[in-house]
Amino acid sequence: MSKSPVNAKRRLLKTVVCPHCWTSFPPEDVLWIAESPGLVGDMKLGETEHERFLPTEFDLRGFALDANGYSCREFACPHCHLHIPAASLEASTIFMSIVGAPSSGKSYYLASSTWRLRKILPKKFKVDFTDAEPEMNRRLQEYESLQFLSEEDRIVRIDKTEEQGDLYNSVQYDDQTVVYPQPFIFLASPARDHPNRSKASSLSKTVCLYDNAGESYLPTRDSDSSSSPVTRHLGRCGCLFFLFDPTQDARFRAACRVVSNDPQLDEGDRNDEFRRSPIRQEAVFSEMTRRIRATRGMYMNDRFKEPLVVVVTKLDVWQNLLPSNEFRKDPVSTAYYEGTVYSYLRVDRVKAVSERLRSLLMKRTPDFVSSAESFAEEVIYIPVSATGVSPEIDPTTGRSGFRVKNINPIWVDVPMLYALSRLTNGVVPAHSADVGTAIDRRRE
Ligand SMILES: Nc1nc2c(ncn2[C@@H]2O[C@H](COP(=O)(O)OP(=O)(O)O)[C@@H](O)[C@H]2O)c(=O)[nH]1
Ligand SMILES: [Mg+2]
Repeated sequence: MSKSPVNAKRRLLKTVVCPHCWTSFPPEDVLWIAESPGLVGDMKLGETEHERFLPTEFDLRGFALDANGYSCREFACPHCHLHIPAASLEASTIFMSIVGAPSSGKSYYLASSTWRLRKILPKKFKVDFTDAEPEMNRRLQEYESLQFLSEEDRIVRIDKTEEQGDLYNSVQYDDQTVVYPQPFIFLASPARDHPNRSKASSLSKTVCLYDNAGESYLPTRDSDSSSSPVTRHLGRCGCLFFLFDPTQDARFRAACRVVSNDPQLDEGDRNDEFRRSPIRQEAVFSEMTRRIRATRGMYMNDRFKEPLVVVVTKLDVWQNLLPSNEFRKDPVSTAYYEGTVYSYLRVDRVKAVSERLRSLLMKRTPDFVSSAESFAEEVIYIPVSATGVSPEIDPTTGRSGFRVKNINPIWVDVPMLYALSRLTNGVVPAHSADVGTAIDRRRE
């Protein structure tokens, strides 16, 4: 048996983490997916899936040959057999968990931020940010197109994320069926004109995100279990985004009503268009910390070492409660490096806004701030609006949504830029001062 040329041709990681079941395995254990139309049926995934196999023969370019002699291109996890992108074998994965109560704005936030990152990372940061496997990101692409590529006058909505359906994959282990959430995977790598292009192969990362239903984070017995481990990415995440929605907090709502007419603030929502979770967001936060402590084997006084980004959503509603307009300033600046212009995140600006927001939260929800800060070593508070406007009712359907031409997100890319700047060793640079001007001055 020849040694898998997967090793010879690619610069492989020492250990791969499956984005579906989070099992770690050495890359030589990866399964290939048969290409031949005749080779269907997999014991874990069912009769319609193509066979998974450990190859013994390869073509001249190093691709495995299936039992019918077809060259194969796709890989699968040796544990769950689900398809994993080739990039996951080469670039280490940053798992990012997005946690929040039902209706806190997770799906809108996810779609707006990835849409924006697809633009700003290549254009300003000279970082390619692409779907590692377009088919896997299909649902997210649909959300993005709905919000940003639909006809201007249309009223669009992202439907509530369900606890089952096509955002989940089922795997049969003997007599147990296990349901995993669909990962969305991006490849972030320095582009041709990035200052660190020469180190691209070691600096590239895959970024893996999930759109969980808020119900999966509730402290109930069935929301996450061994047969439905839908939030176990919490055990792996390199950055935690907790979405806090002031419009769902009783103490904020009264203050919000003074500054906004957003229909989510109405007390009597007769047609139930603007769902509000009966569960307090603090309870979702403590359930999350309980799960993280359990999966990571943390002791009571251990603190979470990765960044905790408290993303305070629906900023369009409560922006007038913030005492300054600093969030209107672009937190991205540019500088010159060896003749090329590159962008970097102004962490000083982000931290200044975080301080103001922390004071606001401290005034109204001090218990939440103290839970966050006693759980994690590093907490930053970032305000965002995924839509920039309030929802309205579509007169033809009676359902709520956003008019496409009015959608204008605020700071929606900042939490992910911050996380990437902390986790990518300079692929997305950050500075605490205006280094662009400093360099310009030196040149004068
Ligand atoms: N005003 C305002 N409303 C938002 C924003 N993002 C989401 N919403 C509203 O919040 C509701 C819940 O958002 P969604 O992303 O589905 O929440 P999820 O359950 O956490 O995924 C949506 O139906 C929108 O009406 C925002 O940025 N501003
Ligand atoms: Mg959702």
